[in-house]
Amino acid sequence: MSDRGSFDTNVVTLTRFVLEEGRKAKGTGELTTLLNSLCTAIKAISTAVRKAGIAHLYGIAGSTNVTGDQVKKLDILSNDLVINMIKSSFTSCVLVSEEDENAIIVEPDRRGKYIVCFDPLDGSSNIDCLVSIGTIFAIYRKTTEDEPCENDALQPGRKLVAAGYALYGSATMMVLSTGQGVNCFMLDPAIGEFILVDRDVKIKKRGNIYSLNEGYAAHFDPAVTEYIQAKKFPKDGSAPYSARYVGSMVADVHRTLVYGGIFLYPANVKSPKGKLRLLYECNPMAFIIEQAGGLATTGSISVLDIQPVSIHQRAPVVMGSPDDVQDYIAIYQKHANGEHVE
Ligand code: AMP
Ligand code: P6P
Repeated sequence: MSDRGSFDTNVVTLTRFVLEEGRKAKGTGELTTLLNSLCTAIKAISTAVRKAGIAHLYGIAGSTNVTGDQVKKLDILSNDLVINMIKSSFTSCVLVSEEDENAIIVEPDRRGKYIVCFDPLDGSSNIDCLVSIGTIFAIYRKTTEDEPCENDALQPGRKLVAAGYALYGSATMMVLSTGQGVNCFMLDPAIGEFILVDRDVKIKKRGNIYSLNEGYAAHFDPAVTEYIQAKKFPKDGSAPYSARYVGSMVADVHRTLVYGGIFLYPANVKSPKGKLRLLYECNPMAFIIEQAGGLATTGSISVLDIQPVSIHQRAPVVMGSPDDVQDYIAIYQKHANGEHVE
């Protein structure tokens, strides 16, 4: 064994990976800086999420921490971390956060050409039961020369420059695409770096897991009901699909990416546009899934082709393995065309 023992002295970190990709792109370096700033915010969020869990468990947190400081709610803390790291990177001019009603316009002396839409802590209602949660981000380029404003963020997902998410699960993983495939990085707490663990990830053509909240079955559109019925009682003699639903989009979509299958948050009579937000949930996750060879649809069009009209608008979304999503689209179109439904 080398005198270095088992230590990998040439490990590919996220920082190194993004720098290498940046050099290939021969750009100004702004996107590289932005991605590395987001990475720092995510590392800090990961630490806070894990500490909050322990604090909650042992009652350390309460309303103040051990030094008497006011303990911020995790999602507020996460939001502040992402905003501050992006602003201090001098790469962006407009920020859209799930936590802020209005778009954040970066002050003139700290602006760059990017627009970042993000959910700083998606699924945060699950933190108290220690279920996985995540951070989701979507990066666009400003397309006009005029004063930055909220409308700069109203771009279809097809225009995404980069998108990704962090999953705070049994480990912390960051999944990133800049349009040349999907790469996965695991946080090594020992060195505080994200390490490349899965390069150019591709989703299975077909899976055997479906994922949606069946508590809304009474409100499902007929197409959703027919599709789920076909998964439970296949008519072709194949085995039924398994049902898995965490209730945290990052966890459910990441499982779909890794194991294959289909994730659905469709519209229903109670939520005619679905629940998930287009700019910072549906689009970035759809971008990742499509970059991995999957599909993401509303049933009638690709999620990435939706032209947003407001920054917090919702969209119905069905995404995952291409064959599974195509099966759903076929049923959806049949109902949409009013064809006979057996
Ligand atoms: P920049 O001027 O450095 O922000 O980069 C201009 C364009 O080059 C970006 O919008 C990307 O399309 C591409 N690019 C720059 N840096 C990277 C990177 N680290 N990884 C992938 N693409 C990049
Ligand atoms: P439901 C979490 O609150 C979230 O925004 C997503 O992460 C998740 O996919 C969805 O809502 C769960 O919603 O209606 O099934 O509880």
